Amino acid sequence: MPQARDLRVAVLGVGMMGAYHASSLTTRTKGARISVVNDFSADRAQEVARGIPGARVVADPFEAIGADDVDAVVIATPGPAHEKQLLACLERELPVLCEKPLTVEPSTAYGIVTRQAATGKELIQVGFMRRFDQEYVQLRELIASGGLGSPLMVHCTHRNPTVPDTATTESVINDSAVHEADVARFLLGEEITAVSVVHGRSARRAPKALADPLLLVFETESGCVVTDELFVSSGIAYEVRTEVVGDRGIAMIGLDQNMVTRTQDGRWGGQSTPSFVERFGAAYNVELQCWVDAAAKGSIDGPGAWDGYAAAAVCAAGVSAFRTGSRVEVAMEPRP
Ligand code: ISE
Repeated sequence: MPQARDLRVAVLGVGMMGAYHASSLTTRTKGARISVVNDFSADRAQEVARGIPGARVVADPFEAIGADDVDAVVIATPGPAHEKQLLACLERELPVLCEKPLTVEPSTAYGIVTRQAATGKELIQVGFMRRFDQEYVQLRELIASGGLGSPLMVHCTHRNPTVPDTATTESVINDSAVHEADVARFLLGEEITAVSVVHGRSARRAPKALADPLLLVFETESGCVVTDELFVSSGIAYEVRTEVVGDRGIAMIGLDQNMVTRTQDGRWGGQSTPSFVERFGAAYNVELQCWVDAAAKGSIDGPGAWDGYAAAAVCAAGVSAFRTGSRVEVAMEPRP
């Protein structure tokens, strides 16, 4: 039931992720309601707005950001649209939840970091939802408590069953590996300093412009090595695993064990998750509630613009490492 004092949110972009957030804000999250829906497809915006009591469609995203009945903004438009939309939100000092990537290029992401710094506030939260997943939270606490000793290696597996035919190696580094760039920083609490990329032959079903699977290797400030297997046309399931190897212990998450297993018809087992919505649904909900609660106080509660910038810088090094076949150092500007 919407309340008079609810945070009034504009959702920009209601494709798969934006529509999921719109549904969460309407049915699962407390303290917020959607006042404005925007999408580059007017039909799509109408379709989503029809299911949201009190929401209206605004065709121009900048008009939506400037509307009197908007206190905060969820940006789930395609990455290339983010920079201008974020700058407009910063102009109005509106709290934002921005789906990754913060912006496509590290230089424009850094522009957002410095522009936000000029407001003296933390207004932009980036949608790195894995930071709200209970398994990642526990793994981070375990590392921070010293329970594994000193982390030496982190092995990440990131598999999607399918990917659009238009996917390229570059787009998958920016779109998928960006999560491991953030997860490595989140778990280890340090920056990534260099990236290398290795690949062999690709799966037959992989789109032509995509090396799949692909192995990224990140090096961190303290000398930890992070491997990231990306296999986004696996044809199997959505699998995201992370194993941390320390000098006093090893821990692994992402085994899909938090579910019913059954024995029937000569088989034993559980279900694999088909996509990121099923695997990270709970994390998305926690992420959104944390953001709503913080946005109501004019702030954020989660990864910020700096994290979005750092991940973009790692991905840019990854793209360059893939193209050149060399180890590439991550170029990062100073934190303002
Ligand atoms: C997608 O954009 C996501 O963000 C998912 O979390 C990721 O697993 C997938 O590979 C991306 O394409």
